Amino acid sequence: MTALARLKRHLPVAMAALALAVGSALAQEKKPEHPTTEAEIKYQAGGSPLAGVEMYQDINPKAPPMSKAEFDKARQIYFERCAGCHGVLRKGATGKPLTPDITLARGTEYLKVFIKYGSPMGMPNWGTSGELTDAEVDLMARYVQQTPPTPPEFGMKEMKATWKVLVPPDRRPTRKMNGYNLDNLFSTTLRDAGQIALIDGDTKKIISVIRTGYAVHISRVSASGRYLFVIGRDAKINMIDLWMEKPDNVAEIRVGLEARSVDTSKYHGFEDKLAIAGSYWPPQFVIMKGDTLEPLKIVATRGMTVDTQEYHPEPRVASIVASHFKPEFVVNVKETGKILLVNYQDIDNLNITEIGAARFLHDGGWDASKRYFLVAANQSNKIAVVDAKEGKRAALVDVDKIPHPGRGANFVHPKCGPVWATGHLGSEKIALIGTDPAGHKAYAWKVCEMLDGQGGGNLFIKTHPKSRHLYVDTPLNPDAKVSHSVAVFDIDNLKAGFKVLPIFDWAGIKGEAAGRVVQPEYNKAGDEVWFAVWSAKNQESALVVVDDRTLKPKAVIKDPRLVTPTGHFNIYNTQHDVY
Ligand code: DHE
Repeated sequence: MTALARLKRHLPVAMAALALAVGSALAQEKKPEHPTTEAEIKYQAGGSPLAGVEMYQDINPKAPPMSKAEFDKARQIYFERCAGCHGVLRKGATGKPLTPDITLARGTEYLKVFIKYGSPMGMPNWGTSGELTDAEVDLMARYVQQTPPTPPEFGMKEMKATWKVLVPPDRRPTRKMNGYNLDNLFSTTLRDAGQIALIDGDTKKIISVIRTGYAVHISRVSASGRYLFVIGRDAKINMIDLWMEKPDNVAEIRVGLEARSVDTSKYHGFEDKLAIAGSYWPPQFVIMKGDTLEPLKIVATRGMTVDTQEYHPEPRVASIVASHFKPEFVVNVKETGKILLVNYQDIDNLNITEIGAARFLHDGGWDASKRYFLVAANQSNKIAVVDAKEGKRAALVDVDKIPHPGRGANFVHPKCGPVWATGHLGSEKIALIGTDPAGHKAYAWKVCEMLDGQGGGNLFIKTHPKSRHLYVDTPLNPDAKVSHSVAVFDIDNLKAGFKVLPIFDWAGIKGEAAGRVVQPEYNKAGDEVWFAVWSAKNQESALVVVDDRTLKPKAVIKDPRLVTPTGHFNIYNTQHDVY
């Protein structure tokens, strides 16, 4: 073997060893409770719409020089790949902080190794995986030593400039003008098309495809069931009137530069009156008029973290739900780990109760009585429980690695009584938490049973009051057999373990397709369950409908318009928080 060949052969090993050393040096700074899993990176590292936004930048004379073109390219890469984990201002979230006080001390060569080879704590190997070229790795190593650029703020003036009432309330129908069974309509996210498909749950036919925001995220339904609210990652909200002959947009607004959550007031007397949306950037939420989306009140979420009580400049707003017990929105703030009960009765004298929970709050749902809201603090491996009646934290429950409930699943357990279930992104466990302190005190706010599912990479779990099944997806599991199927448990015989439903195979998709099976969602009757088979933009996707009684496929919905379907929301179940 020549010297060059020997060098080529041993170089990767040497560099990997160096990467390990770098990784462990960084790990010593502050060890996270668990290393970031591959599933988590896949999940968090989605592109941010901030990639295309002009930002203020000061020049750091201590950092290695970069031309404007280099800086802009690096900034784009950062917001497409890195911001989801390291934060917009690089203060750290799932990933480590990358502020110049840390990165300048490390230097370019050290950072290059780290970016190229990754670390055992979960940093992806951007270089050796082929995602970034050596030149791009060098660019990113220099970029993270610069002062983080700050995206602009987005206040009332900016919101008003984007706000459009396409059909004013007095020109909208006064009764339902179409023959659709609205209760059994589904709003399906067409993620990469920036659209939703409205699908008739009875006939399984697409009624219409409606343009919405970029990388559209979730749909929510007004208290009356008339209006559908859809939010994109670009913080654009579309309000769709389901009473129109052909349901369509009647109002729209951008509430920030990046967002994920929207909901509407549901308390008695306030039905359809107000809407609320939370944004990732700027870190804030806004209360709007429920029939026009006119922005009324913006509240910033910047502030102190729950544990170390340090200032955090970008606490993103994660899930928001509307209380049924009081005129309140429950707003979950990720980085500070705080739950805000926002009383909307008098928004000029806004009353906010701040409840300390744990970092990083993400997604959650109501228990069956709708008195308690349970939300995942995913980096703390806990579920926080809020008593919406008393306006207090009821508990912090330890669960397994990275709980990810979606909105969770409620059913009655033979021993523990009413329970709420969550799966986990970081493990195969499914935690059943007792939710009935009055009738089953001994099991309340404790994990009453931990089930074993197919594997980690779970995102959503679902059941229905009329069903005896519990469905658990695993779209982020690295094994295609697992990400292509779902596990289903018999609620009356949990000990029997789960059956596997090969949803992807049932879809009969031809050719290459990622085909991750995601988000179980019941129809109104609770006798069928819908799944998205989520492929890439240029591949075939499908929706598969399963008969809940026989656990056999009942329908496969395919259409060239079904581009990257992910979430789907049954109107009645979403309106009434049935899960
Ligand atoms: Fe989601 C809900 C944030 C990636 C599909 N997602 C939520 C909520 C938040 C959130 C805060 C709760 C909203 C609420 O209840 O008010 N999601 C994020 C991210 O920050 C993250 C990790 C990365 C990103 O870049 O956005 C992310 N989410 C995804 C996906 O990759 C998924 C699987 C596919 C997609 O469409 O992008 C996805 N998220 C969903 C769905 C819900 C959701 C289907 C609603 C679940 C429900 O049952 O209500």
